[in-house]
Amino acid sequence: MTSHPDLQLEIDGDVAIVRLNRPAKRNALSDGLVLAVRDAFQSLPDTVRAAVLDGSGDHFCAGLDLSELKERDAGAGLHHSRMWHGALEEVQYGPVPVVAALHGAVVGGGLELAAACHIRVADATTFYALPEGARGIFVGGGGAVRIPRLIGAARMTDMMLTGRVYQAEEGERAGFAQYLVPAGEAFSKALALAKRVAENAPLTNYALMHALPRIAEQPADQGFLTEALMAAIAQSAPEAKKRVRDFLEGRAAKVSKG
Ligand code: 1HE
Repeated sequence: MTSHPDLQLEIDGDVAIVRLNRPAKRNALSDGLVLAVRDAFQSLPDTVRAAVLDGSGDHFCAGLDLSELKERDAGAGLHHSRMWHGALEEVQYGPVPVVAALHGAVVGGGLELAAACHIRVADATTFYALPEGARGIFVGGGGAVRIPRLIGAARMTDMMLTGRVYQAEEGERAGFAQYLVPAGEAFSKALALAKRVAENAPLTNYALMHALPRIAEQPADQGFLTEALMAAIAQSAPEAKKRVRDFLEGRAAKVSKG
């Protein structure tokens, strides 16, 4: 449990399951719920090595709670958006990799939240939209930064200008999700992936969460140096040495064609 009635936290071994639990409102993100997501990722127990982010009911998340959208002056709007940024940063740059289990509506701020996760699994009922354009507003939860990195600025521009909705299959092709599964199977696939992620050396997961996205944004000459520094740190960990030894001495699994 968390301290917010609309957010559930379960611990399953070394995986945390964080679930938006406001199905009657399609998991719309009130300010309180956004802050509860932040708090949940900020205070995961030390034993947790990966997380799943899920939504109760037929929809992952309907985005910003529009009933709270009131007249704000520019300063208040700025702070509101920055509050979302702070919360979603805790998801992206929190303690552990997060696998999103997508189904039904993944729209507006719900898509921004999904984009802050590290892996997205979508089931066949998933659809993606950015209705901000139709509501006369703009993204404010980091979507302008994260969504173009998934699908490109041209697709995002089209979605916001025309209200285009991507269905699950074309959404996977466009880059919203890395996995597409049958209806009702997003959570179980996400949990299986999170358990696999939890087995990695912690420093490898750290490098993938914290170094890779920054290296990808650096000019190549700086990126190569950052990569070399991260590689040197990761390979020096006792856990890395043990894993390499295990492979060389025939105790670790080979890469298999699947
Ligand atoms: C909501 C919200 C919401 C549903 N805020 N209450 N997001 C949107 O513009 C998407 C708005 N929602 C929808 O288009 C649809 O609700 C869904 C496609 C997600 C789901 O449709 P459906 O038919 O299953 O549900 P529904 O009947 O539309 O909604 C059920 C209830 O949830 C209903 O309340 P009720 O009291 O009449 O039962 C809806 O009002 C309520 N509900 N979505 C508040 N979003 C950081 S900036 C981010 C900016 C944005 O995210 S803008 C995009 C907002």
